[in-house]
Amino acid sequence: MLTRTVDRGTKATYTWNAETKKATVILDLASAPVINVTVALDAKIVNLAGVSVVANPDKATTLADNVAPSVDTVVAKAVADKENDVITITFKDSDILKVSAELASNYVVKDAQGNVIPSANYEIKFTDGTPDVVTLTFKGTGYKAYNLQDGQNYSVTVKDVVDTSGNTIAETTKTVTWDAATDKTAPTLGATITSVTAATNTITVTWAEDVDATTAATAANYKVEYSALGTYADTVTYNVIFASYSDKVATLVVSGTLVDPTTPAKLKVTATNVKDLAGNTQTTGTSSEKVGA
Ligand SMILES: [Ca+2]
Ligand SMILES: [Ca+2]
Ligand SMILES: [Ca+2]
Repeated sequence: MLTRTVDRGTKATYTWNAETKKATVILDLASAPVINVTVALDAKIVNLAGVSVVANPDKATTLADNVAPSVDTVVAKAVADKENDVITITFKDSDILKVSAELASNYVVKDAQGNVIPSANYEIKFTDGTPDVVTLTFKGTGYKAYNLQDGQNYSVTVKDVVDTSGNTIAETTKTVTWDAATDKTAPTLGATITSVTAATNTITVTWAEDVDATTAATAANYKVEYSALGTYADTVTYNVIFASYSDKVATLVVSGTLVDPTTPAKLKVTATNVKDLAGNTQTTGTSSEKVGA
């Protein structure tokens, strides 16, 4: 028996059977092939008479890929504003079949409570690479809108994904890890009050990012203060009796007589307990102001 390394980490073992008069070469690879590999004989392989055997072997022509796909990492990222949160599934493989990787029925995403998030909430996109990657982007609108909540234990099950050789993944469920760049910052108001309409006792303020409509449309989460001196030593607080929210803008209605400030007076709106779409809550208070002109 003769053993020789023919490629990095590949061993070739040669045996001669005197009865059958056949030589066998077994190639022992350092790692299993992940795609089909063609085996070719080099003309330098000669018989004892020095004649090349290339034309005369009983040879295996391919080594089959029998490595099924597997999932490496599942990473979630909540991004400020809407229709943009993403879960990235990275495979260990580079030979995933795109059509199987983009099939919605091959994924099940559950929230921390174990509720399935319907696939209509996200778009599935395959990126061919080394390795292959699938992204689930939460782009749904209206009732299909879903925003990933920072830090929650979402899980993703991957099944029936195949590689280009037809090997099927063993069903895998992983709990997400969180991208370091996920939105962890509580929402803030723009520095300046957007509008003051004394005639209707209405003030609008604009959030710097999209926020949760329920908390943003809660009147009790806003405080409106007026200072005739502009120092807030003489603050008058208005009662906010109504709040609504749409597309970053909160509309507040106060009771009493709202005064649009003129110099040196100032009007200030402070918001607390409003959440952004990733679930970060403004706990310390954020303010917009109008300085009288
Ligand atoms: Ca494979
Ligand atoms: Ca978002
Ligand atoms: Ca935020």
